[in-house]
Amino acid sequence: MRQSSTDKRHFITVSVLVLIGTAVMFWLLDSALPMPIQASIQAQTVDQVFQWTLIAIAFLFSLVVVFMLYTVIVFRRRRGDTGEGEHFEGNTALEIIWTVVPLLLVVLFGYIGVTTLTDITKAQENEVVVQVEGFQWSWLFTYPTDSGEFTSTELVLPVDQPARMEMSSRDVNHSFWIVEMRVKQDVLPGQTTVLRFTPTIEGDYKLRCAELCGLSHWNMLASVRIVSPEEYDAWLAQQSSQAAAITTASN
Ligand SMILES: [Cu+2]
Repeated sequence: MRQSSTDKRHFITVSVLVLIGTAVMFWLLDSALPMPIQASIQAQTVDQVFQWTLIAIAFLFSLVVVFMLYTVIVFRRRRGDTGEGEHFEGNTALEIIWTVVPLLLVVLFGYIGVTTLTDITKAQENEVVVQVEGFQWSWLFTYPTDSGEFTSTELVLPVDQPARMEMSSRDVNHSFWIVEMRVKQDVLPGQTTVLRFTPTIEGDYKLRCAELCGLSHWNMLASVRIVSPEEYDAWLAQQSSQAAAITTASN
């Protein structure tokens, strides 16, 4: 009776310490990894999954480290203690628990990952479609319009309207990444990959290449402007009339 009540006390103490450790670890991870603003609908979903992952990491870290430190400190050999430690024969219930719980966690996170990815990549109505070409070491955007198409070296998109990037590469593997949108997708030679996001905040952003692609990979940037629908229409009209003028002049 006496022994089991001591065990219970150890268990409660460790549980409380694990919870405190989880909170501290989560706070540390969260403040050590400050995220840029969430500038797309997808960003909110991605960050939510990220938060759940951080909580799981903080808990598992705390579980292992707190148990270990508690055991090392509380059950250490005291001065003058020369006896052998108690002999243990394993614990089947404990082994089943620590096999099944991580398995369920992996399945749960797999499920969250698959459903989230399906959700943020699904086709939307009224998408702005832009052809994206990546090459060493820059980006080119082609906009289809009623009067043909034009190219641009900056990516301009209207706010609050779903955008679909249809991407390919002229040479090696690249990757399309706008951190504020929390989306990233490989851009490959010989095939078209698709990326979707819906910008929610007007402003200037940077598109970066996220796949090491050669000497100037670090400088493979393009400016991204998210503007109001009126501004976007004006920009489209201006760009396509400019393109038309160039075509006429060269004929
Ligand atoms: Cu690159």
